[in-house]
Amino acid sequence: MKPVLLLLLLSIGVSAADRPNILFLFSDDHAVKSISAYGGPLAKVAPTPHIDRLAKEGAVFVNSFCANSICGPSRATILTGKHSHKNGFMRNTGKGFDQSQWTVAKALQAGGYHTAVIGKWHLKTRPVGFDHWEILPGQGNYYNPVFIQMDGKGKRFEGYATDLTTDKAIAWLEGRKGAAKAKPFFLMCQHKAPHRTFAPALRHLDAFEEVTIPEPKSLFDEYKNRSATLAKNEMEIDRHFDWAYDAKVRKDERGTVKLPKPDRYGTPEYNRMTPAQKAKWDAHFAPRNQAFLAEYGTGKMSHKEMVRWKYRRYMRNYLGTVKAVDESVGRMLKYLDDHGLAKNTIVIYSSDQGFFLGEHGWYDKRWMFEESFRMPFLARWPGHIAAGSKPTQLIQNIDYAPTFLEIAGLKTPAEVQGRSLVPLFSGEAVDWRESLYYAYYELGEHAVPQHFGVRTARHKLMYFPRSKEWNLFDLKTDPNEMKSVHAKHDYAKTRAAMTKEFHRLRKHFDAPALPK
Ligand code: SGN
Ligand code: CA
Repeated sequence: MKPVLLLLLLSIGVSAADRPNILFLFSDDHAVKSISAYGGPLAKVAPTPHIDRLAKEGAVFVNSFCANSICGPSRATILTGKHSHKNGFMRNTGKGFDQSQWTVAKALQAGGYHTAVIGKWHLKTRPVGFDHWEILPGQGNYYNPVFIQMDGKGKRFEGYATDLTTDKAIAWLEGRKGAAKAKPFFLMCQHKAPHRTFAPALRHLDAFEEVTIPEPKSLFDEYKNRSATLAKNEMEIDRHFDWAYDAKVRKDERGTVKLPKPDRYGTPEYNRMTPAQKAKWDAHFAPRNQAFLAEYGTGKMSHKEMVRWKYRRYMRNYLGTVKAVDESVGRMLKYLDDHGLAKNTIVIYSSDQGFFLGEHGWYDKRWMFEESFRMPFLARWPGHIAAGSKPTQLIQNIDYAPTFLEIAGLKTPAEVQGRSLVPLFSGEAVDWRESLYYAYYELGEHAVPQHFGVRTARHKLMYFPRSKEWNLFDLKTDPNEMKSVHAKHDYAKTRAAMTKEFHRLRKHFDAPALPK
C-alpha cells in the first residue's frame, strides 16, 4: 500500500489496526517432502493435517528456495530481504548478526506493528525490532529447554520445546492489551524442531512404529558423475550418523555388542530429562534397541541392512518431531479461529532450509541439491490468497521481507534484494524472475565445500571453487541429480546460457568475487 493510500484509508475511518496481522510459523530443517501438502512418498505415511490446512485454505508455493542453505544465514536473509553477502551473516560461525542494519522487524515495529519473536533465533546477537522476545540459546534443546528472557537471563522450563514455544506464542497473543492490542501484530513463532538430534515429544515416540517408511532411490548413492567433493562429505547415515546421539542406541545399553563408528557425542538430550521422562523414553527405545542389538550381534546383518535400520530409526524420530510442529500449527490456527482473528491474519508456514531425508545417503543440508535448497512456503490470507492455489514461480527467502511490508502497507527500501510475493497471491500470471542465485559459504562443517549456483525452472548450474568444478543438472530428465551433464556436447547451449545467467545474477546482486 502506498503512503498516500494509507492516509486516504485513515481519513475515511479505516484505522491502522485494520491492517492485517502477520503470523510467521517457522521451523528448523523441515524438508518439503515431510509436509503432506507437498505430496511425495511420505504424504500418506506421515500426514501433516494442520500445515495442510494452510494449503487448502491458501497457497502452497511449490518452487520455494533458500539463498544459502544454513540456519543463521537463512534467518538473516528473511529479516533483511538480502543475500548473505549483503546482510553480513554468511555462515553460522562468526560474530553474529549486525543488529544495527535495517530489518523488516524494525520497519514493521516503526510502522505501527506490535512485534514478537519466540523460539529459535540463532543469530547470536539479541533481537532488535521486537517489542517482546523469548529465545532459545544457540541451537536450543528439545527437553526441558532454557529460554533467554528479555533481561538476558536464561530460564529453564519443563516440557518439550515445540509445545513450550507454542504456549509462549499463544500467551503473548493472549496478553496483548491496550494500545499495543490496538496495533496489528507481527509474530514469529520459531521452532527448534525437526533439527538434529531429531528428538520427538515423548507422546509421539510410537507414532510411526507401525508404518512402512519408504526409502529414497539414492540411499546408497556412490557419488559418481558429479563433483568429487560429494564423496568427501561427512553427513552420511552410514558413516556419520552417531549411534548414541542420533540413532538413540546408548552405550550403556549395548552389553557386549560392538557397533561400528561413529560414536562421538553421547546423549545430551537424554541427560536433560527428568526420571519420569527417561522412563517413557526407555519404555519406547529399550526393547527396540535390544532387538536390534541381538540381531546385529549375530553378525548376520549385512552392512546395507544396518544402514537401512539407521535410516528408519532416523526417519521415525524426524517425523515424530514434525508431528509436534504440525500440532503447534493446529493450535495457532485454532487460536485465530477462536478469537475472530483468522480473517485478518496472514499465516505463513516455512522453515529455514530443507533437509536430506536419506537422499544421497544423507542427513543435514547445505548443498544446493533440491532437498536442502527447497524451503517450505505455505500461506493463508482469506480473501487475498486464492484457496487451494499452487503458485509455481521461483521464490526465495529474500522475498519474505518485502512481502511483509506490502501486506502492512509499508514501503520497501531500494536496498532490499527480494520482491514482494503479493502479486502471486491472486494465482494469476505475472511477470516474474526466471532464475535464482545461490551461495553457500561455510568452511567445512559436515565437509560440504563452498559452492555457488543458479537454478532455473529446468536446470541447475553449480560451481565448486575449491576444486574448480562445474556441475550442470537437467532437473527434468534427472530430478534426483545423479549425473552432471556439464561436459556433455548436447548441453553446450544450456551450459553457455546458464553460465551467462550465473554471472548476470552475481552482478545483479552485487556478489563478492568467487573464492579462489
Ligand atoms: C549443528 C548440528 C549440525 C548442523 C548444524 C547447523 N550438529 O552444528 O549437524 O549441520 O548445527 O544446523 S549438532 O550436534 O549441534 O546437532 S543449523 O540448522 O543450525 O544450520
Ligand atoms: Ca536449520
